[in-house]
Amino acid sequence: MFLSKLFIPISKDLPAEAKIKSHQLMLRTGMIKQSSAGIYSWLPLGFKVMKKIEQIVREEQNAIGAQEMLMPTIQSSEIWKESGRYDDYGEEMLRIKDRQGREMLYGPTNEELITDVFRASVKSYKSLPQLLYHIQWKFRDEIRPRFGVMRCKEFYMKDAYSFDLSDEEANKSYNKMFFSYLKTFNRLGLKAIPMAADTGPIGGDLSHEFVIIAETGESKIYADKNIIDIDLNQYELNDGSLSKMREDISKIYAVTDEKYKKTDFDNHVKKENQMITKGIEVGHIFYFSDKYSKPMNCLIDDKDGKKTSVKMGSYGIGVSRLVGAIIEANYTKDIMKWPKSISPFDVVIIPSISKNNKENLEKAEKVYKKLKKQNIDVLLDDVDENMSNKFKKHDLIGVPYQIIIGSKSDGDNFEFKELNSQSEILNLDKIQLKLKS
Ligand code: P5A
Repeated sequence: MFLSKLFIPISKDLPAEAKIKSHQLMLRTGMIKQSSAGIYSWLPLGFKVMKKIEQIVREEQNAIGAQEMLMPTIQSSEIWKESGRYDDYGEEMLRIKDRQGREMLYGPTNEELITDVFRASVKSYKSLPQLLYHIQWKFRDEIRPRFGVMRCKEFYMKDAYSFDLSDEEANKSYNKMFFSYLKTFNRLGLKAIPMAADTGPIGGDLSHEFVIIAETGESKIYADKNIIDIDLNQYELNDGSLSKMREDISKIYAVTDEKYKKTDFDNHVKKENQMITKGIEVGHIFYFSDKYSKPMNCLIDDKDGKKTSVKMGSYGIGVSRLVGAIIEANYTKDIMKWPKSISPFDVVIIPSISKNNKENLEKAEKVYKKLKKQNIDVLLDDVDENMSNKFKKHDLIGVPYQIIIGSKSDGDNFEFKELNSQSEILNLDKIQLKLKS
């Protein structure tokens, strides 16, 4: 892609309404545009990053055997009346009427809808366990939408639902999802802390939040520092190993604000290991057993032919929130550097161009074509402006690697730079190898 052709409305001014780095940067680099309070359009640059995050989330869900599907955004109020949550959900739920006057709503979450799908077809324990997920827009009429995509009204969520015969079996599904979450956040270059949490309006009595450390986060973290160093490689995708993982993790203290008030932090964690900080909740998982299946009559035959309510859990990742969270975690000293796995481009070519010298631009186009052939996603900055402005701009766009074509380039050797480090002169073949590794 040539930068001059890309729809990326960069603004020089710091947007006044944006209080935190990620919000400022997303507006300045034209990743998003607010359409009304808490509701955003995703422009090409922001959309590309979000889609890459979504794909990693999807791959890690598929890796534990979860099956992707798609439920609608608009739901009927009937099922919410059955579960008893229609009145409880309050003003956060956007209620709509269709032309027949039927009460509908824009889904804030999908426990009821998936239970309705499930009860219509599954009747026997033989079809269990099941793990189903979708990645779909949600709407919550947040009282104070803020921080850009972090807390908005309309947001993109991966929500998964597990169905099991017994609490014991359900615990295995919970562990799988727990593992998948840690792997997902690792691939996104994040250190997410699993913290024992309260369940709120989703319900149940077992829940974990996955929180990344950030000054600007809305969640408080009380944890033992050792929680950050969990090595996932020691665990495998089988019930024994995953149950060991849960056991190991549960021994290290890490809880949310509400839980902290109910436990004795000082007694659990040595002074030198205590970490009290703030973070952003990027995922939240729940086990609520038959909270929905019972009132909604979602019954299955157990091994003795007796009817029993299916045992359920739900598991959410804030896909759109993650875009902001990843910026918060990677933006230092006015330079944004995307993790390789989700960068909007693999590399940017920055030729020094002037009105009477187009030679560098021609060289840049040649390199561009070569890299494209290797399936490397390249951005070429063909805009006619001085190099210092270009570098400032690319410090914000955050593509992690740059090929600079100016006085230092010679034949097939070019100046190659990784953001936040020194540049070096490298042969194009070596550059290709680096980009593909
Ligand atoms: C779990 C999946 C649920 O809704 N039901 C289905 C459960 N959990 S949750 O914690 O309420 O939300 C899951 C994740 O969605 C993100 N999120 C938000 N992102 C942006 N703006 C919001 N207003 C918002 N609310 C929730 C969070 O990442 C949360 O962990």
